[in-house]
Amino acid sequence: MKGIFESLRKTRNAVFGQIANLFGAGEIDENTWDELESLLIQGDVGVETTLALIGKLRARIKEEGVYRAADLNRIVYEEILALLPEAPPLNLKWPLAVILIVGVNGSGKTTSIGKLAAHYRREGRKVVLAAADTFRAAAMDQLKVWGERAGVPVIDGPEGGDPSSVAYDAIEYAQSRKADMLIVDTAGRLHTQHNLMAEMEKIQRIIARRVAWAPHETFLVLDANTGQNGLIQAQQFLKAVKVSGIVLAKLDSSARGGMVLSIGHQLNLPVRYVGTGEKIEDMAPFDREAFVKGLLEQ
Ligand SMILES: Nc1nc2c(ncn2[C@@H]2O[C@H](COP(=O)(O)OP(=O)(O)OP(=O)(O)O)[C@@H](O)[C@H]2O)c(=O)[nH]1
Ligand SMILES: [Mg+2]
Repeated sequence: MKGIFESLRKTRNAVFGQIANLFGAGEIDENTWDELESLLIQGDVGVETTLALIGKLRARIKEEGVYRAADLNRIVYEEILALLPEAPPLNLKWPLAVILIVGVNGSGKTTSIGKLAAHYRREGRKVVLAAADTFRAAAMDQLKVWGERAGVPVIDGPEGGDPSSVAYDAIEYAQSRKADMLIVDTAGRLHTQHNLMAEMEKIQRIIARRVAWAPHETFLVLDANTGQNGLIQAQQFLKAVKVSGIVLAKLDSSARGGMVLSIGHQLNLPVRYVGTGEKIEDMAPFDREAFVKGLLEQ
């Protein structure tokens, strides 16, 4: 199983690893800031977050009287860390904790659900999966394969059927078997974006009607390769569902992990897990400090 540090290799090699080289000998000047700005933008941090970060750094070195570029390393580490919100404990201590998984097609939802099922099962929870992506029969079959790998039951419905009724059936099943966790897979693609968002709202409503305070967590799965587009996707989903955290899939195959900084800074959403490969054990809980070290260390 790869950890966060190893999964950040491409992101680090592409851009972030060069930041430390910027701060070699010499004093901080306008050139330092220009180069840092261009590295951050190349690194998928996004213009808004990059400018905010540089503003913070400039203010701090003034305040602290720092003038040697070498001293910037520590300050950059601290200010990047501060862009990432500290996550509250997961809200999963319920008789039946319900996790809703949303995200565009191909982002890594089904794979991440398989990994999450195995992860929570290892923690001793009794997990059920709902295949509420009824848009394609193959999607339900794929979740069943992951259910078998993780050793947990999967409830599905007819192709083209109502996803909310699959969620409903899965809740009944989970309650009758005294399961304590239900993870709901959803479609990432419908005929229109409007339909997709309407369906996400409906499924959220049906779940809330059957289980108090549910869904207790709603994870938006983002593909780390999408970079700044991931931020736009997140903004779309936030209009329809109460996203409580991010699962960042495919960090291992991406050079664009810097997107996490703008998600933290601009959306104030915590990343909960990162995908570190295609196998069931290839997922790591997100750790802010490990992430920022993994970005910057060489
Ligand atoms: N390297 C790597 N590949 C991943 C990871 N997570 C998912 N994938 C791959 O990404 C592809 C899409 O994953 P899915 O889980 O099918 O994505 P999805 O969001 O369920 O897709 P739809 O059901 O079509 O909406 C698959 O080929 C996965 O093997 C990861 O963490 N690392
Ligand atoms: Mg899927």
